[in-house]
Amino acid sequence: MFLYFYKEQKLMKRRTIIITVLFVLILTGLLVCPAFCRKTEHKGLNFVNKTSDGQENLVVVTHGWIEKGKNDWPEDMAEAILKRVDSNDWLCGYFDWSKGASTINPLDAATYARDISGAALAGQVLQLNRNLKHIHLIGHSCGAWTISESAKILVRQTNAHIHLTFLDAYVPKNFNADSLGDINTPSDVNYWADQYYTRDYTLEFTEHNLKHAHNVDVTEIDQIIKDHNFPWKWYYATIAGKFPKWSFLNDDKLVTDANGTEYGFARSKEASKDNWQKSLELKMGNKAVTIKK
Ligand SMILES: [Ca+2]
Repeated sequence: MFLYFYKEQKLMKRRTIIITVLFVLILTGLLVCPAFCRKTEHKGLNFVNKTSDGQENLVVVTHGWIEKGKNDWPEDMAEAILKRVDSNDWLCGYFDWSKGASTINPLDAATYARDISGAALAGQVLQLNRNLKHIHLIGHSCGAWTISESAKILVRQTNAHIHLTFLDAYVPKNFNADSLGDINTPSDVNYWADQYYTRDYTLEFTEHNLKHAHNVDVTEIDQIIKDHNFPWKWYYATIAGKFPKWSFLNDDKLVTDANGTEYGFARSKEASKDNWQKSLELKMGNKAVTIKK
């Protein structure tokens, strides 16, 4: 009898070890493969419409950690915006910095976004060598640092008004959240930013009320499990009128209103000049406005 239990216990231990090893291998594969097996084409700034001389307005969408631009949501969002604007006036694009975003630790991706990809995006915008009147940059998660650092350069090198849209901005522990959107504009240049965030599984790292943005909390209109990706899916829906088809949010009612103000794409110059003027009156550094069902 004793021998039977001894053998049974030994077998259980062996099974536990095998299951643990398999679990670790699967987890490692899930984390490492997206980081190192990603295709490397379509880096940098790409446009979804043809460039022409008359375009004085620019909108660029960028991604966060372990994401890319081409064949991913930033390209889809740029195309959705193109359908809402006059392509003679607007240049619509997405920025791919997946080389720096493909890291095991999200802190490394945020550092790359802040120190390298922001300047890279600004450099490519400046290479367009055109007299831009308005620049709207949209960034999710780590991409918040890309658009913020890019805007700090662009405001010194152009006369364009700057609009930043932060989607669940990721602020690592040793980063200064107040640095996001801390842009010194000349008196004749407008800067305004909006941020949409959820209180989700990424915890306090992605739910800051930013000093240099008008903050909007969209947690309550997400599904039961709150998602770090919901803010970009919702923002996409405010452009296209419906959630992305692969998002499991198809049947959800789109809510954009809080206290009589419509949020999301409606706050951009792309929606209309009047909308943008109204946005400039909305206070930044606020305690988040909550959008409710
Ligand atoms: Ca969040």
